Amino acid sequence: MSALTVLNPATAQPIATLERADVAEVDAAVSRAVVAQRRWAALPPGARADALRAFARVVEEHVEELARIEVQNSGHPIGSARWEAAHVGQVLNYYAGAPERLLGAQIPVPGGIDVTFHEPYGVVGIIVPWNFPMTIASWGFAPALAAGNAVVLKPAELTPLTAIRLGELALEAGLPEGLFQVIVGSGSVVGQRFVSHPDVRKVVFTGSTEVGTEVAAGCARLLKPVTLELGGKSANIVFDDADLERAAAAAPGAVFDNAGQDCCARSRLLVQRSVYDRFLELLEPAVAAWRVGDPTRDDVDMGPLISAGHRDGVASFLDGANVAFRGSAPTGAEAGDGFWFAPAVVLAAPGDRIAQDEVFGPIVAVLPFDDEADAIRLANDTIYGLAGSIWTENLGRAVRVSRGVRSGVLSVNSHSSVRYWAPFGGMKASGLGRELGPDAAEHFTETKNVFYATDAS
Ligand code: TXE
Repeated sequence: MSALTVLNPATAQPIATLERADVAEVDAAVSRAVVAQRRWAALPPGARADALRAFARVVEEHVEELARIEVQNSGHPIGSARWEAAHVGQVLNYYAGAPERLLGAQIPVPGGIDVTFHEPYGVVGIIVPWNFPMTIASWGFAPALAAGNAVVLKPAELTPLTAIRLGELALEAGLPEGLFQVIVGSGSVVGQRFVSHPDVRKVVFTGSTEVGTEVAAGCARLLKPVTLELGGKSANIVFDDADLERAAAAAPGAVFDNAGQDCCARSRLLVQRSVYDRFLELLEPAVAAWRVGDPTRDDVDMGPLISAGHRDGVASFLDGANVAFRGSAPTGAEAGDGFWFAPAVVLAAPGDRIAQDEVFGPIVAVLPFDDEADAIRLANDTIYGLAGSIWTENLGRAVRVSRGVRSGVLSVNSHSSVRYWAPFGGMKASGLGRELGPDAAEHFTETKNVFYATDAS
């Protein structure tokens, strides 16, 4: 198998060389996971809860180290990377409460007692993309482990380093060998083997809609359940009754955070025509104030894109586009060979490529709308349905529009998408199933129904 060279996207310099696992190695890991899972599921619920709390504590003790690895490997600003590492600890703590709360039902039936049990699937395969390597991994492994499963996790080839460290920290925290294994390799080998291996009983995939569709098709052949978190083209809808200053100040963060490499990026900015010019006037200084630069610095909002190839793909969206204004990015010696890209604001029409396709970079398409019905129609005018924001001071309008937009995660007068207490996931081509929230551990179980006859005869 060929070696994998991991680069720092802010410098284009190599930071690690790793071997890609082959199918035999995946199979060996799954065999170990099968054994570990049986023992894990047989533990008292409180023991599993304690083990996950211990894992959370060890992650908390390593927040700074994990954050620094992520800055190097993914180019996330250090402030964001610290948040992400702390979030992994929080997600583990939250689902550490689940083993002792996986309640079944006792159903009234004649002639006996009917009880349901939430049985773990066994081994769960988790396939992670490069945009949020730690957090997305934790949304899968924390509830999956809590529900009594073992986990095999494949990070993206571009960003494997924090996942590898989390695998080591799990062992340091005392999680049994084989229960949580991180396997580095390519999607077509390791990821596909998760799909085709008969002992991997559920797959969680986050990535492109194209690959996710193939993963789902492969899982269907083995009747294997799958959770999909896929692309997005989310709308940020600004009504004329909104607090325009606040909405404009928040708009850059809603789409340029993580350099736009965010499935929830509000990459379409829909502005009511009556305030369109005023809003753009307010947006321009907000974009100019968005600080792009060395991600090791505390005062930076955005780092580089993940790779040279990805930057070429993002840049192609500006070919022939009507660019209203751009932010800045490092140049010259400061830029080095890093994969920088200055944020861009593009004036667009609904059918334009920039208004339909996921860019996954710091480009926002601005489109005017006339009234509430028009806003909802435009917001729904893509194949995706992941996130979105609605800016209005009118409560009735906030309720009507949030019910009308076909997206899984919406926020009103805010751009919040991920709060681990609440379910997260997309409609339409943005995905299948939900992660996070109070029910996530249950999603890693199958319901077993048992009838106990009590009649003597
Ligand atoms: O995703 P892929 P990529 C979108 C975004 C981005 C584009 C491509 O638009 O520009 O997808 O990104 C593994 N069987 N999103 O190429 O290929 C792969 O190794 C099983 C949006 O990184 O979908 C990686 O671990 N697994 C998205 C993961 O799947 C396979 C986040 C994702 O890779 C596989 C990421 C296969 N045949 C990208 N092929 C979001 N919206 O959050 C690849 N993989």
